[in-house]
Order: sequence, then C-alpha cells, then structure tokens
Amino acid sequence: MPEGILIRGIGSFYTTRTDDGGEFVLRAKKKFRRLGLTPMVGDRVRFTPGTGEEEGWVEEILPRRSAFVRPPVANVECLLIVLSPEPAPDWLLAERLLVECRRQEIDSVLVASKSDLDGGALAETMRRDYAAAEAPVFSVSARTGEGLEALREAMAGRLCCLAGQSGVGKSTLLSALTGLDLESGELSQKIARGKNTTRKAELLFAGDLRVFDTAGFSLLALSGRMEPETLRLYYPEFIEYEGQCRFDECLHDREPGCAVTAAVLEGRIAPVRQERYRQILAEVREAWNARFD
Ligand SMILES: Nc1nc2c(ncn2[C@@H]2O[C@H](COP(=O)(O)OP(=O)(O)OP(=O)(O)O)[C@@H](O)[C@H]2O)c(=O)[nH]1
Ligand SMILES: [Mg+2]
Ligand SMILES: [Zn+2]
Repeated sequence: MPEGILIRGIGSFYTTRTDDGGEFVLRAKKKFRRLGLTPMVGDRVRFTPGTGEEEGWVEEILPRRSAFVRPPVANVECLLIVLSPEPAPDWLLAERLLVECRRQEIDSVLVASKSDLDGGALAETMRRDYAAAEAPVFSVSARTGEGLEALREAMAGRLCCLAGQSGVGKSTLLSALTGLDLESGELSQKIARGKNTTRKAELLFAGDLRVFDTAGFSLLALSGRMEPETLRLYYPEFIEYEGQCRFDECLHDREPGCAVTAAVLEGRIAPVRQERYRQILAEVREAWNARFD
C-alpha cells in the first residue's frame, strides 16, 4: 500500500504527498473516529488512492513521533521559535515552547526576526540568556536577507515548524526562506480584526526544506498534565546542580539552600531563566492541582 505524508487538511479531505512528490486527496476511514484519532498535517499514512470515480482513503496513521494539539501538527523534528523586536517578545510563550520541545524530544531553535529593526540586539539578548538552553540562536531579517542562509542550512533535511506570537514575521520569513508567496499581513490590520493572518496548518516543500506554516501557537498552554517535579528536568542549565540543594525534593523555586539559586546569584545561570522557570512552574502547579476538578 502506498505511503505518504499529510500536507493539508480541508474539511474532511486530506491531501497526502508521496516520497516521489505525487499528491492524492483522501478521506479518513470512519474507524479513526471510533479510535478517537484525527489525522493531522505531518502524519505519515498508508492509503488507497482514489480511482477518479471513487475517492481515496487514509487506511492507517503511522505512530507519531511528536504532536502539538493547537495547531494540530504531527512529527515536527525541529521547532523554530520566532521572536521579534516588534511586537515585543512573549518570553513565556517561548519558554513554554522550549519546555514542550524537550518533553517531546523535538529539537528547538530560537529565531530573532526583523534584525533590521534593532541591529541584532534581540539576538544578543537571546544568546546571553539561552546559551546553556540547548537551543541555538539565529538572527534574521526577511527584509534584508540577513541570516537566512544560515537558518536554511539548519532547517535542511528535517521537518521544521515555525512557532511564535502573531506578527513576529513567520509567514514573511517562510516566504523569504522558500521563495513561495505566502499570506502575510499588516500588524495593525490584524490586531483590528483580532485574528491571525495564517489560519490553517500546511506543510510546504521547497528544495530540501520541509516546513509547516501554522498559526495559533500563541494560545499554547503546556499540553497534557505535568508533575511540577518534572519541569526542572527540562532546564539543561539546572542539571549539573541536581542533588546539591539542601532539600532532596527542591524544585529550585524559593527553597532555602537551593544550589540553582546560588548559581544564579554567582552569575553561572541567567537570572531570567530561573525567573521564567518559576512562572512556568506556577502554571504547571496550578494545572496539576486542578487535575481532578
Ligand atoms: N522590518 C521588518 N518587518 C518585517 C519582517 N518580517 C516581517 N515583517 C512585518 O511584520 C508583519 C507581520 O508579518 P507576518 O509574516 O504576517 O507575521 P506572522 O508571524 O506570520 O503572523 P500570523 O500569521 O498572524 O501569526 C508584516 O507587516 C511584515 O511586513 C522583517 O524582516 N523586517
Ligand atoms: Mg502568518
Ligand atoms: Zn534547588
């Protein structure tokens, strides 16, 4: 049976693409609904092609390597977390995305876009604060072309997805990277309409790039429930201090004798990383305590 990857879903029709570039429009078998399974863009599927008279069918969805719920995209291998000088960075969104990536073992990359607006200052801040976060930083401008080639190289060969708040320039960047003409919009108009410019998820192919164009990551809450004790494991800069705190169960929040807090005070961990960790920890705690409500 032929295999392909879902690149688009409109209503109950899914477009799949085979490795040799053929495209087929399919519907999902009813059994998926019984299984509580909805095909997602990025899913690898086995399918029966249509005949012209009869439509084709998705027969099997292969196990997902990773999945985001909102926007619904599967099998992302590298998430590009885009921040810009304007609109101002939503650091907590970036932080949640980083945690989610580590949790699902997805590679992450930090992108400081619109470098023409601030001369690369945002990228410098990111390099200082996230040096130990295991997410390389790229400074790019879709307007001037700065940094695009380096980013393109980092993306090549893996299924990538751009994420970030509305207006940071994801679609514009994607157009510049792929040469495709994608929908992007004026910030002011979008805020007036209160809507994202990009509404759907779609998997784009361009040369050796395979990348999702999506909207809606701004709504991301950490998907699923996480024990508050787990969060610290997703902060690589904390790992070497594990077991050195006064209390075995230290969450590196505000406990006395915390080795992570000491490392922050001594300048060995970026202060904003612990601050943001504490804010995410509060969110995780709240969700965890409400899990039986
Ligand atoms: N100065 C400058 N402006 C840019 C750059 N890239 C994008 N913009 C502008 O930023 C605004 C938003 O760009 P989009 O590409 O629509 O942003 P988006 O992240 O796709 O937004 P959503 O689809 O709403 O999530 C547009 O007015 C773009 O012209 C850049 O490199 N430099
Ligand atoms: Mg967009
Ligand atoms: Zn501690």
